[in-house]
Amino acid sequence: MQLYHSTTSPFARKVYMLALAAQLPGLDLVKANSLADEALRVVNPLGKIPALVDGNLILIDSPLICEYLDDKSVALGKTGFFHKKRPDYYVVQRTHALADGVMDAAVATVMERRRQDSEQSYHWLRRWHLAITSGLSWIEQQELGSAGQPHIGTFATIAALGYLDFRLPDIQWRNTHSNLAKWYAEFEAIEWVAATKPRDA
Ligand SMILES: N[C@@H](CCC(=O)N[C@@H](CS)C(=O)NCC(=O)O)C(=O)O
Repeated sequence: MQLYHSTTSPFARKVYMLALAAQLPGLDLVKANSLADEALRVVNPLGKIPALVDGNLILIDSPLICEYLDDKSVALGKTGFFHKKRPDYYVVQRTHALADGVMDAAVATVMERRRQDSEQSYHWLRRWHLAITSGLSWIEQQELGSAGQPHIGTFATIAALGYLDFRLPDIQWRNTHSNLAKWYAEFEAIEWVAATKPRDA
């Protein structure tokens, strides 16, 4: 299997954290730059990362890729991170969706800020900022899993917070979400967290 990824994408990081935590064999990383690499459209016509190639099967969109890898991991006898058929399945998926939404708003903010000042939409920047802060407030109230027992919402939340630290430190999310900050600090030394910390390639 090949995972098209970059070391800066929070969505790709979420997928890779799950694969590492599951100790899933046979996953190779293929570096791609979604903004510069037109060849990426062969595996994702939308031009986005992550994308996964497994033989003849191409999958796009990180929730679907994560679900696929999780199913593989469960087939190998591991505990699933999606909590399928468990009572908290939908609540875990809601946390996943919330954290993905925070990532969407954060990535959009970063892209918008890279445009010239005169071209930036302050309407959208304000709206995305609200999505990030309100999203984090909801996330903070969820059962977020632990280093020993992570679920898909755990990976998604770590990816979202790591991306905020990496690209939008001025948001200073710890000042407004201290419980989340305490929870996040517990993960810093965990192998699948430390090994995937976002960085410019
Ligand atoms: N919903 C997608 C979002 C993926 C996404 O937005 N990836 C960004 C990189 S972090 C990207 O490739 N952006 C390029 C573009 O939007 O053209 C997922 O969950 O995989």
